[in-house]
Amino acid sequence: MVRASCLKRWRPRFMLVGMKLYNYFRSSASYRVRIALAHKGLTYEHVPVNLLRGEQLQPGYTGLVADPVVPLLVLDSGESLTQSMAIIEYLEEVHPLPPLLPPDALGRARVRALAQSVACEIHPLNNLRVLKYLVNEMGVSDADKTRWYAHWVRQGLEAVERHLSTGPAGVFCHGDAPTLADCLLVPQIFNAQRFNVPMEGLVRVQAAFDACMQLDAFSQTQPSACPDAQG
Ligand SMILES: N[C@@H](CCC(=O)N[C@@H](CS)C(=O)NCC(=O)O)C(=O)O
Repeated sequence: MVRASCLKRWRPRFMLVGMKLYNYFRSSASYRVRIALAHKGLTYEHVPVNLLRGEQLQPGYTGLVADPVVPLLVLDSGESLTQSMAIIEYLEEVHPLPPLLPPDALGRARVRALAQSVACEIHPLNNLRVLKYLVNEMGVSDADKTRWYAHWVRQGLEAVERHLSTGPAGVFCHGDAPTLADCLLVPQIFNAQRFNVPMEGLVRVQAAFDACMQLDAFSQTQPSACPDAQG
């Protein structure tokens, strides 16, 4: 039996409030933010939103966001941040070390361009709600949906490959340290692998992926390592 005096000793004197990340283990946009938080050594509560069960469309979540997608980062202050790139840029401003952007303006422009190639050119075309619309509203077959997915992901990654080959040497997307561009690229590769998108010839892309996966910030936040991971 636990004595009352013990309970008293262990009761917290104040409520600890921390950041909350509403996310889904397989969501690449969520994974981007998990990497950035881990890279900067920031802790948070992992709040799962199961996209396959449609939890992003339930009032419990739609009451928190304008657009029913993950991730959502709720700060200790209660402020809400959405859009993974905006969240990462916020974290970079408030917690600049270790950095995710290079020190020079040209370098930052290149890193942001690479990140946007994934966030703006590839990801929107393979998002769950887009794929569901193709199948459910436009009558596209599952096979054609998969072709659509592979076509746009492969084409987008080829563009990233060309961009990487014109940049500074180094194993990561931009030099010898991971940046915002790697935070975006790695989750997109996980996604591509899951849908068997051919990766042949994407030499720099693959090298950046392999280098990132040597780092805890990337490996310990990968989909299979998440508390809500399912087979
Ligand atoms: N541009 C947004 C994309 C967010 C997004 O589309 N998230 C996906 C998961 S990766 C989602 O929640 N999809 C829900 C749906 O399609 O219904 C960001 O970077 O945060």
